[in-house]
Amino acid sequence: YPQSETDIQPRFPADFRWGAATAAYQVEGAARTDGRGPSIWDTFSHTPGRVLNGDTGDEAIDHYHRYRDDVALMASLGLTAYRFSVSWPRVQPTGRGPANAAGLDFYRRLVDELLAHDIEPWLTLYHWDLPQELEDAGGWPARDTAARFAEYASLVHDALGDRVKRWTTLNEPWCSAFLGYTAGVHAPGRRERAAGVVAAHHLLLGHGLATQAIRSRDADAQVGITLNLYAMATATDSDADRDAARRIDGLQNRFFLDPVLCGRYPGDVVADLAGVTDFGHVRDGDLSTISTPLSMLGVNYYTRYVVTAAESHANVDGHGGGGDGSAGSPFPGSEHVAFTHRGLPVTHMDWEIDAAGLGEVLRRVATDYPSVPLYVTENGAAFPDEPGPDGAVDDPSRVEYLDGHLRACADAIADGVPLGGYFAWSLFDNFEWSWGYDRRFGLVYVDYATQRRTPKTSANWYADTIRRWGNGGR
Ligand code: GBH
Repeated sequence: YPQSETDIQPRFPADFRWGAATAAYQVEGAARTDGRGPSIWDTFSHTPGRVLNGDTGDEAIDHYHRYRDDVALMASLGLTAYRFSVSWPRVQPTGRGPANAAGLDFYRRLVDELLAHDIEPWLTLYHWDLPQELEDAGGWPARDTAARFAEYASLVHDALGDRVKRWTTLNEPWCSAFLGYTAGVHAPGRRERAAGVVAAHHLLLGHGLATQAIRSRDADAQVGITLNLYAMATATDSDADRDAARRIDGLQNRFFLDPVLCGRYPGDVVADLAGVTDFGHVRDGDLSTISTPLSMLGVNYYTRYVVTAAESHANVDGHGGGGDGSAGSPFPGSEHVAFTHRGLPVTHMDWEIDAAGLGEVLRRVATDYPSVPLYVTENGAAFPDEPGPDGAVDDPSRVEYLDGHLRACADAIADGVPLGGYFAWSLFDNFEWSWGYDRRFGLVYVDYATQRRTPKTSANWYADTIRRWGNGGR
């Protein structure tokens, strides 16, 4: 990979976390092993037509059995932290009741292996795999699911709290709520405008209750939530486009940031949703639970939204939009908005590459919200990587993407943003949700036929970068 001698070396704090991330359903496989129950993603991926090519996470990359080799690979790259998620139905096969010891044991082994290699475990409790029985009882639109989540969090903390100090309650509740219950492109595949709004509230309530449960067990635990935040732009300066951008920013960013960090829903978004719900599902005291102080905020950043007012809905990801206008939009009450591009290079997901947007998002959170330590818990890109004739996998576009976004992080830090770490998404190629195995985000290539792992050029570049920039940039 190219390296310019004259490039300014970005500076990072000496204790900056250099990590990579995965999620349980995307990598583990072993879907019926050691008493694991079914989750909504098992049901969804086994429903014809939901996932590209009929792919499922049944085997995924078999991380459940290969975790030892996988941790050794992390160590060889010099990672100082690894972000993974726990599968709720491994711990509670039906979402209720006592812990399934065999399921918890996998995470004990994984965490011990990480610690033995001096890699800090960053544990996410929920990366979208709700036990199917809880969905059958109403799913996230049912208030009881929040209480069930806090109980599950307690079980995991009781088993791992002595070894794990970094806890993330939810990954991207926007996706669980609005892709799962309103757009229907993620599990459980429901298309109900109000259900996404109510689900979002119960996810956030579950986050607050779980945070309190963990803190009551360990006052020193570092607990946070990860949100998928987007930089914003408008197609033109028209009032209509600006209002469209305000609406999308409201539902995507502020609808989660404001309750968690300020204890209130944004008034303009509540007004936009007037035809969707009257917020009768919000009870006294909920917002103070939801705004239980955080130790850290995780930011997942991939791209910028370029928004324009439109006659009819056009889907964000060019997929799952449905034929009937508003039904497939993940933005209830704001369906008449379209997403466009500005002609920048795109990734295999058709997302524009916009590293400056990451800096904007970090500065915005640091400026507009009460101070909280920030971590980039996901950032990365899909490209159609394939091995060359020599078996090597060269991915210069991913190197360029990561380099640009890490430099944006360093610039934000220089401006005073309290950013403490960066996790590349993803360590491995894996099950990319509704796109199945057709989109490769990994720094490490996986040959799904043999499960052979091959570090791509980007993995070697990241290892080298951690060495060069990882000691305060000296
Ligand atoms: C993250 O979501 C996830 O946390 C991670 O698991 C995922 O692998 C990664 O991004 C890369 O996508 O095409 O209509 O099915 C980021 C937000 C939301 C982006 C879902 C992809 C697909 C919607 N993602 N979206 S659709």
